[in-house]
Amino acid sequence: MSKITQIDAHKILDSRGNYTIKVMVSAGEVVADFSVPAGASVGTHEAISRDADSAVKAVKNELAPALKGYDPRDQREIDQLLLKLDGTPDKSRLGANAILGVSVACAKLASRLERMPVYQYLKTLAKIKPSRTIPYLFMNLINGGKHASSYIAFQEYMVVPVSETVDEALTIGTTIQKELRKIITESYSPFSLNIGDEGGYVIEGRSVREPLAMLQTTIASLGLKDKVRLAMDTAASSFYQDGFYEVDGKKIMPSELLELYKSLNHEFNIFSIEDPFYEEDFDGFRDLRGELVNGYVVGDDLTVTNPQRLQEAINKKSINAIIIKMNQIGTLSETFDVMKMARDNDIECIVSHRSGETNDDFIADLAYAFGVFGLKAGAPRRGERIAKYNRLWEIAKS
Ligand code: 2PG
Ligand code: MG
Repeated sequence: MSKITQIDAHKILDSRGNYTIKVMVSAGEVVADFSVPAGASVGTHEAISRDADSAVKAVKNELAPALKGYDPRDQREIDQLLLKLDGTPDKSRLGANAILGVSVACAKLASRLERMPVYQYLKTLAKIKPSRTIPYLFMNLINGGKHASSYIAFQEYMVVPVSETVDEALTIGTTIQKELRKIITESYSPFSLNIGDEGGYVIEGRSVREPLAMLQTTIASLGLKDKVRLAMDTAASSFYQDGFYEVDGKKIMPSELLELYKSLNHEFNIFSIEDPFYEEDFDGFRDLRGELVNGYVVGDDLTVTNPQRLQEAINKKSINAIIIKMNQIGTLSETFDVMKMARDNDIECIVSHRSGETNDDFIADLAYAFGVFGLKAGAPRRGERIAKYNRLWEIAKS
C-alpha cells in the first residue's frame, strides 16, 4: 500500500507549555508523524499559523479528505494541493501549522515506504548545492530578548565550534556550557542559574556586551580559543520602535547600533550576526555586511524563508546567510525552493529550530541531507534541543 489512507491530528504541548499540533499520516499500516514548532520572535512576513484547535480541525475536516488516495512520494503535488486548498497567500485560512504538519509527515511516511533514512530520502526530492559535510552547530548558551526575562536586549549568544565532526562539536559546546555555569555562579550568585526558552543561561548582566565577554572568558579558561567562534541573533525587531533601538537602557539610532556591532566585532571577532536591524531595514543589513568581512550577516525575520523576501535581500546585497525555518513558509517544497535559491546565489543556509519546540528531530535530517552550512538548535540541554543534536550525531555515525 503506497497511497495515503488516513490523516489525523491532535494537540500536544510544546517546550513552553503552549498547545501545538501533531499530524499523523498513514499508508495502511505504515504511519509517520510531525510535531510542529512555534516561534516567539515571529517575523511580520511569516506564514500565519492558527491556534492549535483550529489547526487540528483544518487537518481533520479539510486536508485529510482531500489528500486521501495520494501517493506520499509526490511531495510537490501534495504541497501544491495544500496551497490550493488554503487559497491565501499567507496560509492564514487553514494555518501554516496545519499545512506544514501534513507536508512534513508525508515526506517522513514516504521515506518509510521507501525504506530509507529520512535524510537519504530528502536528497531525492531536491538538488541544492552543499556547503559542508557536517553543519556548523550554532549553540545558544546565553538567552536574552524575547526568550528570557533579563535586561539584555539581544536574544541569543551562541558558540559555534570550528569542527568537522558532530561529537567534537558537541563536546566543545557542552564543555563550555558546564564551565559557563561555574563562571556565572561565581560572577553573580549561586542562585543565578536561570534558563531561557532555548536552554541557554539568563544572566543578571545589564549590557549586551557582557554575555560575549563572559563567553570569551569561559572559552579562554578552557584553552578553546582556536576551536570556537561567537555568534549572535540580536533579533533587532524585538527592541526596535519608531526609528530607534533600545539597548542597555538607552534609545539609539541605527547608525549607533552599527557602531556598536563594529566595536563588538572588533573585540570578539564575531562569526555571525542574525537580524542585526529590524525586519524592513535591508540596507542596514547591507551596511553591516561591509563591516563583518570575516563573518556572516544572517537574515531571519528579514527573509522569513520566503522567496520574495530572499530575492529582495539578494538584490540589496543584505545577507550572506539565511535562517531556514519550515514553518515560516509552510510547506517542505517551498522550503527546498528557498534553500536552492539561497545556494544558487552563494548564500549559506542555517537550518533552525523555533523557540517553542517539540521532540521532533526532522530538522537534523533536513540539515544533513543538503549539506547545509549550519544547524541552529539552541543550547545542548533540554530534551527538545538535544533531540536534534543527537539525531545529527546518529546520522553522522551511520
Ligand atoms: C530565532 C528563533 C529561534 P523564535 O529568532 O531565530 O532561535 O526564535 O522561534 O522565537 O522566532
Ligand atoms: Mg532569529
